[in-house]
Amino acid sequence: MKIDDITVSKAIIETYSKKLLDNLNIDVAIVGGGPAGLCAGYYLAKKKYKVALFERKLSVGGGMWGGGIMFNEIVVQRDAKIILDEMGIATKVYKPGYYVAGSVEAVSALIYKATKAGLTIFNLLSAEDVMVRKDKVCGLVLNWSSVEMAGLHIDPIAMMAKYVIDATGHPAEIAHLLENKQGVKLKTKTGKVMGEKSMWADVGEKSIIKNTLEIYPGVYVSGMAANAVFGGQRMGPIFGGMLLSGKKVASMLSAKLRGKK
Ligand code: 48F
Repeated sequence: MKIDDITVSKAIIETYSKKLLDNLNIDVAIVGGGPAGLCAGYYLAKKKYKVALFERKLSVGGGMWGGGIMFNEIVVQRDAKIILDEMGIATKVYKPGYYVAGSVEAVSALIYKATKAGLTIFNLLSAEDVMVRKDKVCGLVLNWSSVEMAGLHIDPIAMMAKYVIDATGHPAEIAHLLENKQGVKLKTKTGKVMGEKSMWADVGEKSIIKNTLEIYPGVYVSGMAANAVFGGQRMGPIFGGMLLSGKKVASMLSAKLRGKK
């Protein structure tokens, strides 16, 4: 077969454009492709909801690739090992209750399982704003990360979603946008982003599940963003809480979306 370069270009342009058009009005938009966002996407897609994930960087996986201090191993506790088992990720018992897994295998399996379940991933796209109508977030404002990085004066595009998940990790970017740009009160004790506390894995891993909540109509926080918004502890390279938080937000939104069908 003779390969036509223009056909290769057209295949990419037409297929991507169709994918983007197809995701302009969906059930759930996830901002951030770390372990929490990927896990949320997996469980929502598995339930057949229309869900897309927008990730600023070239690769999804967030902070999980590097394990702890670039030693590419992660630790999870017993509750979260069930999720790794479901993804087919190999684990070893280090000590009772502490399981280790290769971070590269863990991230790649999460991405594979989530996309196979039906999650659509858009990398290199940043959520730079939210869409708000009648005091409810109803979508995102997106731009190419390269535009953001180059500081180019180029306008973004909009997409609609019934719910948005802030899975942006430590910076909790969507929560900050709501607070700083919309000037709204978040559902925290102070009405604002409370900021994460110093490292204490035992406390942080418990509070992250509790803090996986709706913070403003239409917006839920998951993963490290949940502790950053509600003033929880950070926890370092134990990743069980991130996965469990992703699973919890998926289950909360499934219940909400079921009510809307
Ligand atoms: O940071 P990240 O991995 O968040 P997570 O899923 O997991 C946290 C752990 O990695 C680790 C930890 C373990 O104890 O604390 O830090 O909560 O992934 C967040 C992703 O969101 C992307 C960012 O590039 C990263 O890959 N992101 C952040 N802001 C935006 C964004 C944005 N505005 N638009 C698109 N992507």
